[in-house]
Amino acid sequence: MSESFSPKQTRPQTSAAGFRFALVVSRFNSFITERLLAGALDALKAAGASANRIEVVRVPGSFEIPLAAKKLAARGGVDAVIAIGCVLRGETSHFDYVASEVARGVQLAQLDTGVPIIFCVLTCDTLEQAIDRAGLKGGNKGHEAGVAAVEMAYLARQLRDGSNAQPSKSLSKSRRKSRR
Ligand code: INI
Repeated sequence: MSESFSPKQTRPQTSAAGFRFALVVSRFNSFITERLLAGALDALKAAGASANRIEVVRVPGSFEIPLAAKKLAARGGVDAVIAIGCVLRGETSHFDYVASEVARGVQLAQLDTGVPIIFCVLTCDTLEQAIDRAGLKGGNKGHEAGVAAVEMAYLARQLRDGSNAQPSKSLSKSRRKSRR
């Protein structure tokens, strides 16, 4: 590329310091989802996030993830949400309904609220495939989701505020400010 041709480019941010995160975790297939949660928290901690700026909310199953994620995102004071679930194919078509609705619901929720919602819902044919993706053998999709959450939290701020991206203020602080 020519040196004179240098369009403005966003650079990914790897520091989570000061950012606030919420994680919505499905209890269904918790053997998998708790490991994904651990991977996501590891990534956030490694990136410098503080425990007191992270909230973990549990829901019964993946089908319930979008509503909880949307409420957390719409409430304000959170820079990114991570949606964690595991849908395993069974003998009926139930899998297809749950898998497609959680994906659709999470996408709608992030587009409606403007808050990044990272999709960490495994959709697997077998438990073994899920185990492979939950850090027991190879990688951990929860860890990847944590890294993506940091990058998207920063990018969302940057695209909103210009280059001076700052972490979200806590809900109570922003409410106090709006009352002044
Ligand atoms: N929920 C999951 O998260 N994973 C699954 O594999 C699953 N299966 O197979 O049924 C599942 N079902 C529950 C569903 O998400 C809702 O909690 C339930 O239908 C109540 O709304």
